[in-house]
Amino acid sequence: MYEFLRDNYVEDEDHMFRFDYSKEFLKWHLTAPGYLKQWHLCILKETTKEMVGFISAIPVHIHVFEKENSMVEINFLCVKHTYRSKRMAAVLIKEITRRVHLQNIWQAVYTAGALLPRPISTCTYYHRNLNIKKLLDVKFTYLNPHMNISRAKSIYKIAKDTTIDGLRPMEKRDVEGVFKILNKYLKNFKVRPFYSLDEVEHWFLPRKNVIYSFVVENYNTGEITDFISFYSLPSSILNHEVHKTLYAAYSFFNVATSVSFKELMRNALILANSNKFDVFNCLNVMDNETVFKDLLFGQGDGSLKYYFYNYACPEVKPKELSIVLM
Ligand code: MYA
Repeated sequence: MYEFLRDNYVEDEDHMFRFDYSKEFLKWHLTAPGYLKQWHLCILKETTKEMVGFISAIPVHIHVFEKENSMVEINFLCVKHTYRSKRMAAVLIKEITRRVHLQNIWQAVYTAGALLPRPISTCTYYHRNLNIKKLLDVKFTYLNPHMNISRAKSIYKIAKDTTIDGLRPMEKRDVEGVFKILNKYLKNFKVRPFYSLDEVEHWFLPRKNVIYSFVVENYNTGEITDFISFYSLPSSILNHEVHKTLYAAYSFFNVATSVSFKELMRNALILANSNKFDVFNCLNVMDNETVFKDLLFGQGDGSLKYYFYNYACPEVKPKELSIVLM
């Protein structure tokens, strides 16, 4: 499955980059609490047993305007390049739908770059350059005509050390504290997920090269006051002589209560940079947009659309949404 997705999954429009989800990442995603093996579904070629199609579902709890719904999240729909345009996607979707219905679940959430009927929200990725030299070399970004490389390097320079007292990697003992501040923060949004204690432990306990999470602990009370998280999703760089992989950190959930949201996100950038990521990507969901200008994020091209299956939901603005799918 890892190799199949590495070779066939989502590419940018110019075919310069293709997502390269790591094996550990895929295991992490597909074994979320309540996962079912029959929801990891592939089509194999009969003669060679080669994988030619894949789709997955995992259970999620989504609140839409205060109504809680048990749904599935559909992800990793993929058909081998040479089998495209033969309606195999429809076969995969129909079969996963059948298997989800068997568990008495009737709704799904998914995101796609493709425009389908009908998005509940259309969001945009913003990018913060960390390793500007490499990003220019691989044509991930461009300099405007008034800028040279040394000026760009100094503008995008990131501090070495974090600036918030009590900021440290999340540990198992922090699960309850994170559960509390995360779900409280998520309540600010019209369309949002809910994470149980088990889910907080699964999704946020740090795993190297997969998920990076940090908490701010108040020294006096022992309380968790703030939270930073981002996941690692590298992309293969297609057709470059030197660079083969672009290391991207993707903003997940960030909750600020003892410092400003901007200070928290500045620290997220410092942590991503010190963990050797080339770029920090962030959707304009939740409060994220409020820091893009000051922290020198640039708008990406293309958009990410959010969809529900079998759920009538009015369109919401990105800042009214707090779902992040991988
Ligand atoms: S989004 C990631 C999607 N994957 C990729 O972009 C990887 C690269 N591309 C491919 O592998 C193929 O091009 C795919 C299409 C597999 C995308 N979501 O078989 P076809 C419709 C839904 O001839 P192919 C993710 O994983 C298209 O409009 N439908 O085409 C979330 C057309 O329909 P229609 C899509 O190119 C997935 C039909 O497919 C998408 O060989 C959520 C053409 O089929 C898309 N991203 O394969 C899935 N792209 O003719 C829905 C194209 O009607 C879940 N199409 O216009 C629904 C909920 C199910 C569970 C319900 C439980 C209750």
